[in-house]
Amino acid sequence: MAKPLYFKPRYIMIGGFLGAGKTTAILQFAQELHRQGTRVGLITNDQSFGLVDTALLSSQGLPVEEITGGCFCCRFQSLMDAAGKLTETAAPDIFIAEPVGSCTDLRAAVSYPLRRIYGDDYEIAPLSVLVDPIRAMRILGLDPGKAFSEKVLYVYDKQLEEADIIVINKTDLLDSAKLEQLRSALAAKYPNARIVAVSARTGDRVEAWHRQMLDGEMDVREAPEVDYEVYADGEAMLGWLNASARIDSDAPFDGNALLRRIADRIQAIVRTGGGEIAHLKMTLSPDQGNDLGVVNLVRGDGTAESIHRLQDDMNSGELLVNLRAEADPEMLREAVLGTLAGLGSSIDVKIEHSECFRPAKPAPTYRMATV
Ligand SMILES: Nc1nc2c(ncn2[C@@H]2O[C@H](COP(=O)(O)OP(=O)(O)O)[C@@H](O)[C@H]2O)c(=O)[nH]1
Ligand SMILES: [Mg+2]
Repeated sequence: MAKPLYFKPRYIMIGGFLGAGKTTAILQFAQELHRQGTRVGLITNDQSFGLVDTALLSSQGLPVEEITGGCFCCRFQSLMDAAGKLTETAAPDIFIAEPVGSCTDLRAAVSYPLRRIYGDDYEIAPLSVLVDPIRAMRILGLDPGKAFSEKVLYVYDKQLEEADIIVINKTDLLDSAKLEQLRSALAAKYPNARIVAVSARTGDRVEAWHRQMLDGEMDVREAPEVDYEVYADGEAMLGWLNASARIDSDAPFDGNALLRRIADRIQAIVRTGGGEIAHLKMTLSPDQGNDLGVVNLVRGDGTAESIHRLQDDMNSGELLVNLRAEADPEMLREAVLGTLAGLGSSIDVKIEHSECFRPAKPAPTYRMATV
C-alpha cells in the first residue's frame, strides 16, 4: 500500500443498518492501515451525543471527530469541518466515516456533493453498505424471525439500493450454504452492487474489500429516488436513547457481569413491551486505568456479547448506554432508567444525562442525484 507521489486524501464511507458491524469494520481497517504507516482519521456520527462508538474508537488511540445532533446528510458542513479539524491535527491520508445506521440517500446527499464541491481536495471511494446476515436473511424472507415494520424496511432497502459494494459481514456466523443463499438473494435484488463477504471481527476475507475501498472508483450512476416522507416516517419509528451514569460501589465488583446484567434486563423489558432492538451498546470505563468494557446486542432475540472485557474488578466508573430500537422512546427510557435504578443496594448509580427521542425528518443540506 505504497503512497503515490501526488496524492489527495481519500474519503471512505462505510454505511449499513444499525448493528451491522460498521464500527468494528472501521476499527479493523483503520488498525491495519495504521500498522502499514498510513495516517487515518475517523469520523463518527449520531443523532445525539455521548457515543459509545467514539469512546471505543478513541480508546484505541485513533484520531476521531464526532458529528452529533444530526446526520452527515443534514449537517454536511459539519462533516467538512470535522475533516478539516482532523487534517490539522492528524493530516490523514485516509478518512473513514461512519454514517448513522438509520440514514440513507448518502450517495446523493454526501458522496456526490463531496465529489462536486470538494473533488479537488478528496478522492471519493466507492460507498460500502454492510449487512448483518442474520438480520438480512429475515428481512429477505429467507429465514423466520422478527423483522422491522414496513417503513423501517424502506430505509433498509434504500441503503442497499444505493450501495456500490454490499458487504455481507459476520460470515463467521454463517455456514457456506446460507452465505451463498444470501449472496444470490442480494445479487438478484440489488444488481448494481458488487457483493463481498467478510468477517470484520476476525479479519477473514477483508483484503479484497479493502482494496476496492482504497483503489476503486465510486460508481457515478444516478442516485436512487427516495421518498422523504416514507424515509422520515421509517426513521421516526426507531426510538433513540442515550444515557450516561456514574457507577460507584464500596466493594470491588465485576464490571463485565454488571454490563451483561444491565443488557439482559433492558432486552427483556423491551421485548415484553413489543419493541425490536436494533442495537444496544454500552461501555463501562473504570476511573482507574485505561480499560474499557463493551457490550453489544443487535437483535431482540439475540444474546448480549461482551466484545471487550475489563481485566480487573472495579469500584467506580462511567457507564454509557446507546439504545436504538423500533419502540416508543419513552418505553426505552423506562427500560434503561428502571434497570439502572434496580441494580441493588451495593451499587450506587447517578444518572448524569439521559435523552430519548425519535429522529427528526431528514433535510439534506445538498441533494445531487448525479455527479
Ligand atoms: N460475529 C461477528 N460479530 C460482529 C462482526 N462484526 C461486528 N460484529 C458485532 O456486531 C455488533 C455490532 O457491531 P458494531 O460495529 O457496533 O455495529 P454498527 O452499529 O454497524 O457500528 C457488535 O457486537 C460487534 O462485535 C463479525 O464479523 N462477526
Ligand atoms: Mg457504530
